[in-house]
Amino acid sequence: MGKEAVLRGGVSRRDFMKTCVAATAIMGLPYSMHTKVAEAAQKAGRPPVIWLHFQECTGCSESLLRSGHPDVSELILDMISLDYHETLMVGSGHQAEQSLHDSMKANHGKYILVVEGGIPTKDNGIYCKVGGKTAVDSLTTAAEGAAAIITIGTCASYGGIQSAPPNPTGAVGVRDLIKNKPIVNIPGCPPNPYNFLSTVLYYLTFNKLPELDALGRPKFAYGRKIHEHCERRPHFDAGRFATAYGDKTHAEGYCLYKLGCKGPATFANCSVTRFNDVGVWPVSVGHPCIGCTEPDILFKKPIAEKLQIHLPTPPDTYAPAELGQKGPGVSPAATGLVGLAGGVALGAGAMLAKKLPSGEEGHEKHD
Ligand code: FSX
Ligand code: SF4
Ligand code: F3S
Repeated sequence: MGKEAVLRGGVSRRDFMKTCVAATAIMGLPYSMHTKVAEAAQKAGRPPVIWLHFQECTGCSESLLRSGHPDVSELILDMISLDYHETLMVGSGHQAEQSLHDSMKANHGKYILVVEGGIPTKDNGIYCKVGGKTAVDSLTTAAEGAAAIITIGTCASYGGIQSAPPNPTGAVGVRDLIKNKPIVNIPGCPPNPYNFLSTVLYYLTFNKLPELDALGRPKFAYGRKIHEHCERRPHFDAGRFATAYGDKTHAEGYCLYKLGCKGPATFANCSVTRFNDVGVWPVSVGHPCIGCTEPDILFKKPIAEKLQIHLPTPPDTYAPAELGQKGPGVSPAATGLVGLAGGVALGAGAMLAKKLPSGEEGHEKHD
């Protein structure tokens, strides 16, 4: 697909390049690579994509489609040939089933399978059926002819909300069922659309999948804990904690650890990439991170429960915290973006371990 076609999708050249620069940074590539990424996004031979939905709220597709300025979804839909997507396609019923069948046959061995939603396995998988077939059957059949699989969201990656104890339907993630295909997990409930876009762009630019961590997530997006580049981190290190929603400590932008923030154990780039094109993320608007990219935290640990911190890691940079203002006292430019450009080695946590909260309640002002 040529350059004009990308622009015809409603995205201006300027916005297109801006998005490619952002995705290049997210992938951890040097700035100069953005032209190569842009070329890959516009090259001919769009990869065929089949997108299946199982147990989920469709928030993953929604967050992708609602992204704008520049419109990430426009770019993705222009870069790939989306042959089947139950909530976007016009056809329905037998017509839709036929198109799925035709696409799998025509592109056998070549298509990317995107999966959204968990897969119920209990009682022969009867708790999720599409077109008379169980989710397990649909997934197994579609995975058979796929070149690679991308799971979008924590549900498809690890089971998600429906796998919360007692997991009544026996919901699991794709990697629990499919063992013979490369799988890239993009968890988050929902995940940041830029992480999905960057993964697709990485594949188009380098003709291979990105390096993954032990949970199958691209290291470029999930390689660090959000606690390392959180704008409230100077408050954590200084022992200043919000103790109740809406009180002074909360309004001052103090650290949300004592309200249950799971940031110290959550690997994601939320505080750097941010959401909704307006620069926010859960912690910036006063809500503790609920660990939505982590299979053992999301819906497994109560939101308000305080985390036991193991293997503490230092912040990516120390920025000054200004007291006496509403909201977090440090700008993202002073923390996340600087951290994105610079970064520091992980693991030097011995000094910080001494500073970890002791568990007692209350606002600990150290000065
Ligand atoms: Fe799951 Fe996605 Fe959470 Fe919802 O579809 S990751 S419930 S935001 O939307 O799968
Ligand atoms: Fe930020 Fe949460 Fe870490 Fe506090 S505990 S610094 S709010 S990530
Ligand atoms: Fe999820 Fe925590 Fe980011 S809840 S969106 S990983 S801040």
